[in-house]
Amino acid sequence: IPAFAAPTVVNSTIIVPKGETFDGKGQTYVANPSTLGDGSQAENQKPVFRLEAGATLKNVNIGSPAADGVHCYGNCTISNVVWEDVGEDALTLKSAGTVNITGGAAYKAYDKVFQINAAGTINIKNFRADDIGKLVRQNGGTTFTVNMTLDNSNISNVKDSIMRTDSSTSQGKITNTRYSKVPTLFKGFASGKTSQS
Ligand code: DGU
Ligand code: CA
Ligand code: CA
Ligand code: CA
Repeated sequence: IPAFAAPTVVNSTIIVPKGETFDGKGQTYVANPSTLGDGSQAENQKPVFRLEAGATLKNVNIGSPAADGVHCYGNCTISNVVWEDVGEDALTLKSAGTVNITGGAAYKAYDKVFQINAAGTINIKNFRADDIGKLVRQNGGTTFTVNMTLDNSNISNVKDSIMRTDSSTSQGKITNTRYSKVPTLFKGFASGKTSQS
């Protein structure tokens, strides 16, 4: 048994069906740049994983290139997933739901890590992020409500902010988290909609 398995090259998006779990058992997956995307800041790249409502992704390493990462269509659970070098972004909520992210890490995100394009909740716990633009970004100009929480995490070398929205009804809450070189925790929230302890 080899100590390290070669990365699995993903030629077309891996779909995790409704309610099912994909356990990568620590395997590394990379995008085929000519079919999914090169992981640059170009929009409209395809995800490496697409999670249907209620799906779970766990014990997965996403290497480089990561294209458009993971797309969640409704509720999804992300457990111990590491993005070694985030592509255009790491994960997108594409339709309303709750994203629960526990464990894992994201590194080298030129701009956004978690992109929220639909109403819902994102809970991030026991996470590590380093060398990123923003950790959570509600899609620019949208006014739906997103509840964002970050707990017991370690965030460093951030260019912009941890959580950013343009919606006056969205909320951000950060607890028990360590930072290094983070210029701003929250951007764009209405007063009273953020808390940190
Ligand atoms: O407004 O919707 O960056 O999902 C422009 C687009 C843009 C999205 C987003 C994403 O905000 O493409 O990657
Ligand atoms: Ca984008
Ligand atoms: Ca990157
Ligand atoms: Ca994207």
